[in-house]
Amino acid sequence: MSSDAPRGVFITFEGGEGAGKSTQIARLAEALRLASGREVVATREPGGTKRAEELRAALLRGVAKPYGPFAEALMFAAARIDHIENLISPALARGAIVLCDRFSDSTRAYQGAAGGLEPGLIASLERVTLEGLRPDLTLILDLPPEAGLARAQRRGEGEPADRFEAESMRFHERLRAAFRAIAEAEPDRCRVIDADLGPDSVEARIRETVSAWRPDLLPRTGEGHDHAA
Ligand code: Z5A
Repeated sequence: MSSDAPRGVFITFEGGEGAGKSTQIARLAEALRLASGREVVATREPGGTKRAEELRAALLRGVAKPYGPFAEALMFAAARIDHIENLISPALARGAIVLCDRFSDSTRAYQGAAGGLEPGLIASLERVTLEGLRPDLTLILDLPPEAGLARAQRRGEGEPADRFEAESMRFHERLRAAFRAIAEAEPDRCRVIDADLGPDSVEARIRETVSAWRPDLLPRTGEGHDHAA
């Protein structure tokens, strides 16, 4: 990208299972489109491009699990390289706001802190995969793992748990601690959002956070309220 090219805005959402990322990305995308008039691209990891979605299906079936966390991290990285090259970077170069459901912090938390992969290896992998790309803002949706897993189970009633949903409660607790540690280590980039609330209250907190960070993208509005069930 040349220095006078428009630079978009890169916002990632992170957190454990069933934290509400997809729900909140759809809401924030709509709010940003209305408020800023800019192009907003909502995408996810693993996935976002045809090739990366193919890798996603294999990863969620657990194809890489028997090879261990490093092989799994490599497969997430392969999907991420394609996603960055073919979707994220071109969108940012056009000046779009890109909202991404999970990104490199998920590799740090799932394959690193919870999966046991050495931080040095994760850092090296990040260096070659991201080539300097870094989210401008990361919203970490935080809630107790029992609550998130219960939501994910309610949604997928009758379906078997995927590769990661099937992990132990200890694994999910390590994940939560890992995401909180990332937020603590990088307070300029990360904000922790209490996600153990109704969807409208979580949305209000996210709007408030984004407005405080970049009022030019999203002007402040009044508090949101959850609708009665
Ligand atoms: N992974 C990895 O290991 N390494 C990596 O580098 C990357 C990923 C990038 C992707 O699966 C898996 O890959 C993921 C980590 C791993 N682990 N798993 N599983 P995924 O995309 O299928 O899973 P996910 O990212 O955890 O998404 P999710 O389960 O779909 O959750 P979500 O997007 O955060 O939540 P949601 O779909 O918006 O909501 C879940 C349900 O709860 C749904 O029925 C909603 O209607 C409901 N919901 C949403 N918000 C609320 C609130 N506030 N209250 C009550 N109910 C709610």
